[in-house]
Amino acid sequence: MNIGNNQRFEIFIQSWIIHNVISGQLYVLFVISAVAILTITPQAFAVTGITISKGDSAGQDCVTAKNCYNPDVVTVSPGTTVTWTNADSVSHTVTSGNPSDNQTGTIFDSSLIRPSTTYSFTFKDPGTYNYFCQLHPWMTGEVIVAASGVTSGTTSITAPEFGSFATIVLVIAVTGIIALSTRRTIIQKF
Ligand SMILES: [Cu+2]
Repeated sequence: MNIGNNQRFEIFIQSWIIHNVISGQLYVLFVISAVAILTITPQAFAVTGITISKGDSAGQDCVTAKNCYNPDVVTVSPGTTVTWTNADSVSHTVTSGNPSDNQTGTIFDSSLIRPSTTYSFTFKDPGTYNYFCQLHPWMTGEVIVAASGVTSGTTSITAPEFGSFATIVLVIAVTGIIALSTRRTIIQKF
């Protein structure tokens, strides 16, 4: 093997390594993005919050304002967990069905949701779910589970979890890119 062949071989190896390191960077970015999307998306969109407003028990003003359960109608995708938070000073319930039904609470029934506590239910099957408060039957709400439904209403993103996870992803991405770039620079020096 003469010098010319050696040099050609070296150039070939160098370009092969550089090419693969660049591909490696893209691969790392791709994996990180995929993991980030898969992990963040369910957290960001799978929780819908409804507030039981203060004063709902006092009168029927919330019926006129349509906010006994706020928002009173939400549209979610199947698999969404809806959380009701009782911001009132008295207990309420979240009971499936209508006050006029013979049977109520067959799909879900929170029983008493005390002030400052929550009740959650995960909606798996598409459909329209009416619910009301057993203590104050004028309080009614509706959860629409649509197969192609875009989550509407108050979508609560758990900010600290989302924030710290995003930071971790960013740190991993930056570290990975720096590590790979350093390797690439060292390789190029030879
Ligand atoms: Cu109530």
